[in-house]
Amino acid sequence: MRTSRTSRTFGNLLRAGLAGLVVGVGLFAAGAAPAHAADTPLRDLAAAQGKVIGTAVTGSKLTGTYGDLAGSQFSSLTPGNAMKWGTVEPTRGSFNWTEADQIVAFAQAHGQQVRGHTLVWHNQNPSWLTNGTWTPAQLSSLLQNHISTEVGRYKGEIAAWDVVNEPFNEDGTYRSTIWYDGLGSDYIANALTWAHAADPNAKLYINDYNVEGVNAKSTALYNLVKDLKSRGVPIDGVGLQAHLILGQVPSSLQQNIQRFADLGVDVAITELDIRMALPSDSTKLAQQKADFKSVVAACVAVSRCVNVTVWGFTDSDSWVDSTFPGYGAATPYDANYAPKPAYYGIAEALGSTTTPPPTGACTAAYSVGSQWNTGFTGQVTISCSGASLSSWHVSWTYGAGQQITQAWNATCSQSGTAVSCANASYNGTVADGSSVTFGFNASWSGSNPVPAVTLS
Ligand code: 9MR
Repeated sequence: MRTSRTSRTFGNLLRAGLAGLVVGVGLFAAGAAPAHAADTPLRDLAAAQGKVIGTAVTGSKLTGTYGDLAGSQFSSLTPGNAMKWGTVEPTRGSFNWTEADQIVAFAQAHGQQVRGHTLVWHNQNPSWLTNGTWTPAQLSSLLQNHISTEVGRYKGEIAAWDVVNEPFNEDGTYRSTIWYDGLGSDYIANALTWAHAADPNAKLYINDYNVEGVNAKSTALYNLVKDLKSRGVPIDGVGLQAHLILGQVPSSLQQNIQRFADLGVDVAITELDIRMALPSDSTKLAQQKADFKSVVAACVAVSRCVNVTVWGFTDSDSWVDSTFPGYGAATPYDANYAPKPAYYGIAEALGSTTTPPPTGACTAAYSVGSQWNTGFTGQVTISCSGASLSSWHVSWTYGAGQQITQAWNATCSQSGTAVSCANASYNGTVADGSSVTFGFNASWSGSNPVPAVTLS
């Protein structure tokens, strides 16, 4: 069952709630988000382009807002860890399919594909396997059993398998792993053949990172796929992981996707994230939007590029922060599930024409400091988050006869009940993430209510 209706309603409620908060405390948000049409879910936009849009997920989180978004925005799920050998067979012969089953059931309930990830890798293997001493024949038999068992369990339920993960070094030579060292490069063809035997309808992929542009590593992958195809080995696709750095989308991405497509295989962007040095700011988030948009656009431009999957859709569920200290904010939703500019970059590359809401705002807040029987000291603080100002002007109307007598850190004038304050020569700039305060003395009698202020 699809839950997009629930999710879109939640988004509108959230926006309405925030707008109410700003008005309620007498703040003015410059460029405050207008109510706008409900966004079309990414999966619907992708479907209109003949593409699938996916996300890696953590099974235990598939409830609440995380579950709503995973189920409504994406048409494919990849278990982030749940199908890895170390997860499914931590003790030899003793299997734990709990999280994998849960994700597959969730996907089926939401009309989603599942990308199986991953069967043959050098990481996240069980220690009984990596600590064992095996003859090549034993190793080969262990691998065949693993593939037959796992692919067989989910036969007919997995659209595509990342059969072999990360087989190459950066220079295009084969990575030294338990598999290559024990079995030679034939382990790749054998793994594909065994997977095909266990589920003839699943699309079988080789998946790697730093193979997004044309380079030595992607060329080694290209030559491998070409060789496998010529030998009749069942290879259906290549996965370009795309763990990218802000501003560094390879310029040859589309050309690289196209050359694989021209070999007669599908291409998927399997693990897209784009990390930045923290903290994020509006400039970095705008660059990230452009980067996500260009990656998705490169896939949209090549008909055999079938799927773009993000490696976690929220900054609260990403491998980046713990792996690259000081870096993060790599996904399309922030940690509170608000869509970031990157989300709209994906949507635009998929054909959306919805105007994204403003990404940040500057606000002005008025407060009364000390007050005595005829006068008071007041202050106004202008704060910017996700936006900035190079000059400012704050105005308000006094409704109870208050009269400004003196101001500092601003030039203020009052005409009747209307007060108008502009920045001083030295404090017009309010940077993203910072604030500026000015103060004043004023007279009052009777009552001294807080006025609504306007920032312009
Ligand atoms: O997202 C996964 C993270 O939770 C694990 O700790 C990590 C262990 O290596 O693996 C992450 O996923 C990786 C994926 O399986 C293969 N490509 C690189 C991904 C990021 O490390």
